[in-house]
Amino acid sequence: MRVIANPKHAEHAAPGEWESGAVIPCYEAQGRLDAIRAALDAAGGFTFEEPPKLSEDCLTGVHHAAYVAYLREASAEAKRARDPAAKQLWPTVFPYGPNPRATGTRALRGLYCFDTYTPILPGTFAAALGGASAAARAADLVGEGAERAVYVLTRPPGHHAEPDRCGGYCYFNSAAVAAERLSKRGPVAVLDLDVHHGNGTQHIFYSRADVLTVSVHGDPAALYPFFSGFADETGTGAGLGANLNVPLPPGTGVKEYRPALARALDAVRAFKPAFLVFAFGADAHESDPIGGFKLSTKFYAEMGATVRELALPAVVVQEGGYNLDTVGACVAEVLKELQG
Ligand code: OKP
Ligand code: ZN
Repeated sequence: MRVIANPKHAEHAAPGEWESGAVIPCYEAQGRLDAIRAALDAAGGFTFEEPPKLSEDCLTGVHHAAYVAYLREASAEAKRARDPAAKQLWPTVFPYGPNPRATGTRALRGLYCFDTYTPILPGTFAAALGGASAAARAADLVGEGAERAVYVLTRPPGHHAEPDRCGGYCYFNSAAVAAERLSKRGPVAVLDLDVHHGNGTQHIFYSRADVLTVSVHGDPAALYPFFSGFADETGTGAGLGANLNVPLPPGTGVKEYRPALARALDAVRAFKPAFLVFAFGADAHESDPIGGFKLSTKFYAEMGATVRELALPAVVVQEGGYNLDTVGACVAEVLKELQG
């Protein structure tokens, strides 16, 4: 399988994350990508390449131009700064009241971000654009029919990124970039099996009838991103009926996940898409430090085989998965089976 790797991922590495008043090591670490790559190398049958060019053009239709410009400029500002504190831009205050006015830099940090997990660092823009560009390249290869399945090896992840906000370690929504690209050639289904709800992807396509978004994830009453991912979110306007959320309780294991996955895949089949975008996270694995689900490594092979039964040309985009000792095996199992 061809793997399009984000050449710039290592330029983004958060020094820590803020949790209940304390700074802890960031789960979304550079080593995640190295661990996945090592596992695919060991498995064999994967070839690695970079996207031919990094271009902001692929963000059109996915992210607002003002947000893209903000992220570009804020990253550049962090790069120029000499003071170590000014090399990390963290939001502290978020919009409030009936008429929020964001003019100064501190307001903009909160305007373009929705949580405290997602700082802007000197290399953030480059790393995020690298992932989006890799996704666009993969979509072109699959869309042209040159490949049946292509894997996008990237971090930071993307599925929480909203049209005009970063959040949840995500800056540009790579899976949405792939889906938007493919949607020019036919209807697209996005299947998100990261343990967290893909709020950004849902939002980006919420009113569109030509892109189905389906997500199986931890119940947002108990798990990040908390504000969306509920079962009654089904789309709006022309997109009504083109969004499916399957929330599952904390502690979900294979027995409960299997029928939820079957339901998600039935919805994909019923939509009759021409292409699949598979937003894949390994963070529903039993060893994941933040997911709270109990899927086994063996089940990841079953997941890949089940998705393969859809028989759709597919772009697989890496989202979460935070146990460095197991994330690689989960990815390798899924991709080996998906490939057949
Ligand atoms: C990104 B993706 C850990 C809290 C982590 C942010 C989760 C972002 C997940 N104490 N909160 O969906 O894997
Ligand atoms: Zn996740």
